Amino acid sequence: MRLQSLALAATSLTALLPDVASAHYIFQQFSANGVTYPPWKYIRRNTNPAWLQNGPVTDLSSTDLRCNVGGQVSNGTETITLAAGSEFTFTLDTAVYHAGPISLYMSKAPNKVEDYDGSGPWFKIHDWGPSGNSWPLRISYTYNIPKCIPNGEYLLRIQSLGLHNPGAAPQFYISCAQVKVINGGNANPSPTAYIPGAFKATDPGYTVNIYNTNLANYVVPGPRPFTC
Ligand SMILES: [Cu+2]
Repeated sequence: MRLQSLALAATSLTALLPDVASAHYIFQQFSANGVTYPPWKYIRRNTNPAWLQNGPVTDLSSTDLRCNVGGQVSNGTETITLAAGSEFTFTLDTAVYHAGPISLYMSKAPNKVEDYDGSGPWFKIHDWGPSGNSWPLRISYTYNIPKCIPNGEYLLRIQSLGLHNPGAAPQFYISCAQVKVINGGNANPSPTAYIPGAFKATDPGYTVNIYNTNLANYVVPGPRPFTC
């Protein structure tokens, strides 16, 4: 983007904005129960201006790491009911193209998820890490709600960690869906971590230079995934 910005520096601001808007990507569409819903239905929309909607979060100490900028409040987002074990998909506006892992997390709301800010414990349910030297860069990511987690309302969080620019801060691309889980089990998911806090500037999977490292030993940041 740096070169494009330089090239556009002499043009007007309005000409620059659409270019910036297309420079990143965001998880904006949810599918479940065999239905693909319109963008932002069941997903908290960040409060960035339109031209920054698909921008990253980079501050490791920010509460914006939970559900993106402004994502601590529901802001009218609806909650989808899903049976434990059922499949869901997050789809982006543009396929992920910054190299790095993709992860899924959940955090149980004390009551209604629409009133939950994500300040409680989070558990990870899946990592898509590297295979060989390639990263799982896709337009959509599909997984299942763990069968054994308790009934209740949850934030379901997806994260792409952009490690494409060694020397600069890695970039977190985040969205959270609001999910009510039914037909669940009795598990007490662990390990858990708080956000911020789950990702540290010293994590090897965060500091790594992906271009000169054997990725066979790469460890995705955050707690290890919980399995039933
Ligand atoms: Cu980008």
